[in-house]
Amino acid sequence: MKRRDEKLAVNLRDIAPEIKNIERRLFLRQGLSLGALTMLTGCDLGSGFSVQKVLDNMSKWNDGVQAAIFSPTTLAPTYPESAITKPFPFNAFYAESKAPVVNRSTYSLKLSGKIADRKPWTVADLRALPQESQITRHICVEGWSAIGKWSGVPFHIFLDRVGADKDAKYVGFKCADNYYSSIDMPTARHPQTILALDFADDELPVKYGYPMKLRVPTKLGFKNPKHIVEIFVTNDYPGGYWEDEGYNWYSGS
Ligand SMILES: Nc1nc2c(c(=O)[nH]1)N[C@H]1C(S)=C(S)[C@@H](COP(=O)(O)O)O[C@H]1N2
Ligand SMILES: [Mo]
Repeated sequence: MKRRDEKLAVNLRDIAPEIKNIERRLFLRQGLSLGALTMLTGCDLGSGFSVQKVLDNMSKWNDGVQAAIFSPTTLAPTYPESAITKPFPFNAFYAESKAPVVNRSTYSLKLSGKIADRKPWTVADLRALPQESQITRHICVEGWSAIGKWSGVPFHIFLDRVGADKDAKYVGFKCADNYYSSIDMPTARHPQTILALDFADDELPVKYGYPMKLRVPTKLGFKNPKHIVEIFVTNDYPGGYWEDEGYNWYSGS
């Protein structure tokens, strides 16, 4: 510990702007010393020190801790119909009028990666699978939350049906508006994770993600991709639209 502190003192002045940068990007606010931080992330304040490396390693470490805490069977709270938020907010990286209008007669869901049966799926095919409804709270990092009702195919049923590799690490999603995101396999198989086709007992409207969104009540809102056009299973970290901007990938809610 002493040696690390000495090293810290020597290098602090050189990297002062970078430390400010880290402070601003939240770590020291959470009560971690820079020494603890470098130890936890396996980074060193030596010549190869880079803020980005610390951030990357910190985020990975954070993902690991969160994954360890996450129990695949812990359920998100559910609510009565009377608790539903009306009107339910819209959010995307663009205005509501710009939400992509997916053509219902030509749409099909593509599958790729570590999936045995990669034939594309129509919405009608998906409606023929078992359906489930849930009333849960959606939490957005932008500072709002709202309770809504979504119905669709429990995602674990879909994954089993297409022969998705259960041992793969990630399930990734590509969307009609070029949004993208990914989740870990235990979350994909969580009993409350559903491929939602309906919102409030009606077909998903365009603004809420027609023809389908992944509803993941154990994750923050940005990990609930709307307008999904492709689902893939992979061991290569797929990132996501906001995840790649520095939002924590695991982002449990
Ligand atoms: N395709 C797509 N999915 C998306 C987004 C987006 O911009 N495009 N935004 C995410 C974010 S940040 C939030 S909070 C929710 C908002 O969903 P809602 O419009 O149903 O409230 O969608 C998530 N999924
Ligand atoms: Mo969000």
